[in-house]
Amino acid sequence: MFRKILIANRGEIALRVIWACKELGIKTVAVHSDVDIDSLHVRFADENICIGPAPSRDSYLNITNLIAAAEVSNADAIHPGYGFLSESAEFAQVCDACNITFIGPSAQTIALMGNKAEAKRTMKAAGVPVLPGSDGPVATADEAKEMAEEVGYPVILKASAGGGGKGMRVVRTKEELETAFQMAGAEANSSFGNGDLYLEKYLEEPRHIEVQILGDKHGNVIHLFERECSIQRRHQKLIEEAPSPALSEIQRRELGETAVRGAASVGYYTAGTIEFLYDKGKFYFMEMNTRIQVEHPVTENITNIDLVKAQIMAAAGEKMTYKQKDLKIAGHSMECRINAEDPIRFTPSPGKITTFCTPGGPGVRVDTAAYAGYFVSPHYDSLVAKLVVRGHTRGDCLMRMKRALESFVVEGIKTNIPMHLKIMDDEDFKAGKLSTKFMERYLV
Ligand code: MV4
Repeated sequence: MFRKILIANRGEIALRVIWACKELGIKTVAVHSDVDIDSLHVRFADENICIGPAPSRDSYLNITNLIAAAEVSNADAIHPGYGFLSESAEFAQVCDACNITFIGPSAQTIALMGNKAEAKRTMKAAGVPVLPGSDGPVATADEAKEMAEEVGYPVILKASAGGGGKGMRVVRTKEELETAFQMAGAEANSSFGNGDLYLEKYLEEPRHIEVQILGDKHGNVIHLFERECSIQRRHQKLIEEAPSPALSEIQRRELGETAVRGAASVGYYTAGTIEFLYDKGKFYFMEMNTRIQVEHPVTENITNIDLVKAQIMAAAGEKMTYKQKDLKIAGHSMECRINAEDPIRFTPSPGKITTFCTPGGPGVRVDTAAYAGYFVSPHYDSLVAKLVVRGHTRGDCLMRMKRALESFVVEGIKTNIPMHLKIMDDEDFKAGKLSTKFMERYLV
């Protein structure tokens, strides 16, 4: 097992990793930017090192400084959390070259899954269903037009190097295709330095359902069931739950087994997520995320497996102690992301938190790095807390989430707590009628 882990992240996920390390008896090194000196991850780690000024590119994204911090502190592994360098093949590669274990997949797997067109091709070859479309990038607008005729409009153009919606265009008629191709390509090029696009059939109102994967370095790969993440705005998830209210037990087993087949085909040996679009009883591969995700606690709640501990143990070369058949879903779980944002304009609302009273009681978990007096910096993302509840049923979770939201007091900054409360009272939400279009009719 590792002796000491450096956590290349901040906020609630850095703390989450510290809790796991403490329970495993592993020493921790926090890194922080100038403005994060008063953060809780700095307070609760065994050691801390400043890695640069506030802008991420100078601190949390600065590979040279992070490696230097790991070397001076003698850390034997780095946990990247989510965001920042968690899906950087270069970072994983440099860790490897410096004999520091990157807690995640190989640089090669990160690069393969980071290229969305290649990832789709790989999954298709492993027998994972994909939407009809181009096999890899389309070279020209004419080629895209031909392909679109073949699969039928509407189609969607996606950046191979993308993810999260950038460089994406829905195309409804052949007249729009040429312009959309140029625009999406230009956007992909300026955002990712790679203008490659692939094309596929567009689904109007799918659900986003993802499967949690866990592998080890002995060739074992299992799934920890699915999460439903259809409630999003501008490609930011807002509410996640597990299990999905849409799936039958038969579909659930098939989805899980399919995801395991996909992950096993690339020799996956850590925690990861395979994202699917789900429509009319069928699911299609969308992307693979090669990191621990924000929403991992809902899976922890229904499986009673500590995913961060499991990820660390797998990275240390330990064999998984459970098999697929040992796992079953216990109850239901739901997460609301509490963001520092203006509830009307949906813009970030940084500033000093003056009051911070978190809910508790049965079945309530709050993952946060905030406290009264904490300053929410405009330099980083606006997530201030993850409010996660568990219950026997989805209905229990809904009631529990409502009472927890009602007793969550945050003053000094604006948050989206009122928006979450409205969603908990929404008839479609209560009925489990979810889709990626759900938030479009929501203004507050
Ligand atoms: C799609 C789609 C419909 N059809 N692909 C959005 C982010 C990027 N990773 C892929 N996305 C989508 N791909 C096809 N063929 C709809 C979306 C989409 C979406 C997906 C999941 C969650 C929220 C979303 C919001 C808008 C669009």
